Amino acid sequence: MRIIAHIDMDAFFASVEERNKPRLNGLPIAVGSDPQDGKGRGVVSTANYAAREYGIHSALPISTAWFLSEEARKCGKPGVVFITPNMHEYEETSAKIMEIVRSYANVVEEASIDEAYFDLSKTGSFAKAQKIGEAIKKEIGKKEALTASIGIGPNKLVAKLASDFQKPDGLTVVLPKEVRAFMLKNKLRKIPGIGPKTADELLERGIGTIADLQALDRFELELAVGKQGLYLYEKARGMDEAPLIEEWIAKSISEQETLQHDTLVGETIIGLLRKLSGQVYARFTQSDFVTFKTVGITVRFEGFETKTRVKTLPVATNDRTQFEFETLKLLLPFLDARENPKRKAIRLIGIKIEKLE
Ligand code: TTP
Ligand code: MG
Repeated sequence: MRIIAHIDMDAFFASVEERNKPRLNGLPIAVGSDPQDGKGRGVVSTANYAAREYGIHSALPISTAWFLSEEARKCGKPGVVFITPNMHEYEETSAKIMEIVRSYANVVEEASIDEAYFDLSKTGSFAKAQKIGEAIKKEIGKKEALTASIGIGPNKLVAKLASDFQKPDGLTVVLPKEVRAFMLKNKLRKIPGIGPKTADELLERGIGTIADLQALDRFELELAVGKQGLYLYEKARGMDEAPLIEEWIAKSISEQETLQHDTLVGETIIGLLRKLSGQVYARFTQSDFVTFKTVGITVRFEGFETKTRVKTLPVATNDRTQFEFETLKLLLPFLDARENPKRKAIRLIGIKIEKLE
């Protein structure tokens, strides 16, 4: 019997700030780019739960967050404390949390800076796995003064949904016999791979909930949505065989930045590209990785249309010049008609390296 757990820290960046600066206790906090009195152009990385009550959340434009904070202040509520990210601090805290998790489980997949899957099959029972979940939460509280939410289920899919089910500070155990009913309590969009576009397409076929999906057999689903049918059939029923990936090969190092003004001036854009590739390369040299094989860029235009381009090299490398050259080659077509026929101004540039070894 498989017993898989998923841990996800609560309002991670904001909670670390709140812990480190006790004077912020109880106040709404948004971690993200500089709001510049409402003129800032970046986005919110995350907000603590007090700020979420104002409608502030990850990926919201920072200017909107500023506006919501001003509105709240007019109603006599406390204004939001805006903080620029201290990535180094979050990475260090993350490493300490992963260490705690590793002391309880020997197979651990670090899925992002604040989440991990870990295998508790060896405990032999969901009751024992639950005890371990409680112990991990307690140790994180004691050593790091942070709260986490943990989900436990028969596979990664159910564990992840379960960790999100009673946030913050939750512990949700879903037994195999409860899986089907548990799935019905989750929104369709929580199934990985169902983005806004797929959700719209499904809705056109009368499928708006997980219950709608569960009502169809695999043939009906294949008929309705094509080759994605079997995948949806299984996920809607909480079926998932995906293994834990201990060596997180898909791991990447990335940086992105919003330009001060939307622009198509080559010098400005290439200047930012150079700065970002310098930052990515510095983080790479400080990491335990020795090579990368894939280089990627993100270009966001005015109006938020976003394009990504990646290039996988014939051989893995650690060469800085080659890295900068490849990112430049990916970027240049966006400055002229090749990738930018309407000559739209650029708002944001991002760079990443992947397939790290
Ligand atoms: P999440 O776990 O998605 O969010 P969270 O921990 O802030 O809140 P929750 O309690 O709902 O889990 O992401 C972890 C961290 O990753 C988050 O604290 C900040 C960062 N992040 C971004 O920088 N941008 C984003 O769009 C998201 C979603 C997260
Ligand atoms: Mg989290």
